[in-house]
Amino acid sequence: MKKIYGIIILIFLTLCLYAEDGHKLWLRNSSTKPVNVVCAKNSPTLTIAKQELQNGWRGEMGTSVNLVIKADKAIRGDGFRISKNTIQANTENGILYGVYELLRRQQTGEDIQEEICNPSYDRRILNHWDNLDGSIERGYAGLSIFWRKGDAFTVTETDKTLWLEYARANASIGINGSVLNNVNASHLMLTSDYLQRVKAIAEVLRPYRIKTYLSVIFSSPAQIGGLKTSDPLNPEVAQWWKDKAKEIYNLIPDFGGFLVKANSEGQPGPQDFGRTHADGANMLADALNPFGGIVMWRAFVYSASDEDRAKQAYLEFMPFDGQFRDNVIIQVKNGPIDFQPREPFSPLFGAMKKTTVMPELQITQEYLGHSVHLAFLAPMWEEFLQSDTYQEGAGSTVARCTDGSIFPQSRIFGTAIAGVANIGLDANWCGHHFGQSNWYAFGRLAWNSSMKSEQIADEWIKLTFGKTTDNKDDSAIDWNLNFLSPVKQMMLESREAIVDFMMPLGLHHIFSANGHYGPGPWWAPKGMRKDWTPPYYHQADSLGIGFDRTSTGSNNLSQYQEPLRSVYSNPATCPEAYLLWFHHLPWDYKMKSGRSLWDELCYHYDGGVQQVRRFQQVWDQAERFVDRERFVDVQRRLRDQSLNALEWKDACLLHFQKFSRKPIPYNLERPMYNLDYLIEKDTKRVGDYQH
Ligand code: GCW
Repeated sequence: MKKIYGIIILIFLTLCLYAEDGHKLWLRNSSTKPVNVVCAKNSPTLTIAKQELQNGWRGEMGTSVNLVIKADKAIRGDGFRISKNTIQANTENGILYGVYELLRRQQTGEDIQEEICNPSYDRRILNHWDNLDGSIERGYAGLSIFWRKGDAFTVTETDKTLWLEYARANASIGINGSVLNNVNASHLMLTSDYLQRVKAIAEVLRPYRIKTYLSVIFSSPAQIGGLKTSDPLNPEVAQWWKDKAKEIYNLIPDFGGFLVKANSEGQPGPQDFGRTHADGANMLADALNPFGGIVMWRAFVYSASDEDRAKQAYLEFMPFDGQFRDNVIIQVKNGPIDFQPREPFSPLFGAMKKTTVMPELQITQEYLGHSVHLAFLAPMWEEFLQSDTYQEGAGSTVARCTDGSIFPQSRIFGTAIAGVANIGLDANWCGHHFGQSNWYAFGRLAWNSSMKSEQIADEWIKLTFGKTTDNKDDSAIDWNLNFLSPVKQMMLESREAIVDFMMPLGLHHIFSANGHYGPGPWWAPKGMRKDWTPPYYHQADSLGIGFDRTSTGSNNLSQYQEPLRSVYSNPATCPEAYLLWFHHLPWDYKMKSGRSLWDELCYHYDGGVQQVRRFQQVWDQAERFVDRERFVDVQRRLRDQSLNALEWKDACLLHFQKFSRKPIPYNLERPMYNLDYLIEKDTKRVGDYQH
């Protein structure tokens, strides 16, 4: 009997050992061959680079790889020159990134010719919306990896291991900065116990060349400094920040700087004292400047006024263009409203010509189905980065307006891009296994903003689900054909499917409640700020649907450069993907397909639902290529997504039908839900949307 128990325990332990919980991310590589690494210098970072090569080498057996630090003008910042057996760079950072690039290419079977790889952005930063009690705002993958309730200050070995794994994952995709706490910042962040913990985190991140940054609350001087005010023009306040900066740099010499959400959604800011964004940002910038630190000042501001919310950041910030210090960067969300499944780019990009501007993307899927929906976001970011602002003539893409190519001022303290992280304590870090692909994609695009989504997906699948393409035997061909190819296609279509079943044709922000998860086109509780309710955004009435942002409406379009202004102003030339973003159109408006607007809307909603069902088929057919754990987990989430898609379609179409008074085209699947039922279900679960 004892023997049987022994065997059972052994089997159990073996299973645990090989259980694929996704914790290793895209770093599952292990060496198959010996390698000899030659490097004249030594340092913690170079030791990591050497170890990575030794642990992951898949090139020719016994190769000598040279790691060379040598000044070369063609190599910029963290860049490197790569070849089959040499990585050359100006800095240790470059060596580290070059090593990861070499290993990735070996593993994915990509060609390795001699070439220089320079980063698009100097600062490639994750923003963690992590609260000091361990919860995460808009986090769907468990609690914070940095902060916790209870024994908040002891740094355990488990903490350190996790931070190290986190640092390694980031370094492997070129991410070189982390803002450790929520932009809705606690005043406690800058108190000494918490700063000690920041120091401990920074020490783990440093060898991986990741700088630590903090979000700060503008009222800190009054809240924790014992001052009567936090007025930025008050000399005592300015001195308090100077002293605080000094204290931080004493603990963390390579500290990156502050991220600030001011006068936005109830956060304090300089306007509370009759001062401007420029006054506030510059005062902080002066405190950080002696140490080389920067201020990332967010442009996410909007008040409850009647103005179109899409216009407000531009109206508030444009007057200050040219008035910010060199070490201030204005951090602007990709779209003018708020990380919707699809938005046009924010008109601030390219318009602020004398100020450094950085894009803020959202990796966590606040508005794209949390960790339930499979949404590969690279296509969305590619669409955004390659959008032409026309601000300095054709070709003034958002990428070029922010990476120093067009506006050189941003090169002084470095260009930057940020992504709001989707990382938590879940074993697989991101909740959904495919959520990892967005962390990966953010890093890759921050490094090379002209990368194509397809290549990013290709790399990620190969690294995450195994199988190198270097052998051409039958099983590799089978894997490429029946796993890589359909799964990649599914990823590439996944964001558009979500747009279709949630808010097609330019609709936006029609979520129920503040959970930002389920549909709520009807949702408008009494007394609620109008611009927080869906009817404000979709404007459906008996005549039609959509938000008029042309000159007959809010004239948000005047903030865009020609020819966009004219092209978007005319419904006939406005891309249909943005149609209801910029126009309020009659239900029988004729679309390019020849269908009426109402019918087209129905087709999009239905198309999205059908698409998710096809994803289920793709995934079910992939079963034989995937380990049990990850297969089942993704399968389960796709089922939920399918149900959600149906709910979205029925909720939106049945609600809008009350205004259009037209039938859902008879060849489309009929609604499965009653609207009353969906509204009642929604009322009961308000506030219960966290996943
Ligand atoms: O979209 C909103 C989110 C808030 C977030 C805010 C912001 C951190 O719903 O949760 O707060 O954006 O970006 O500041």
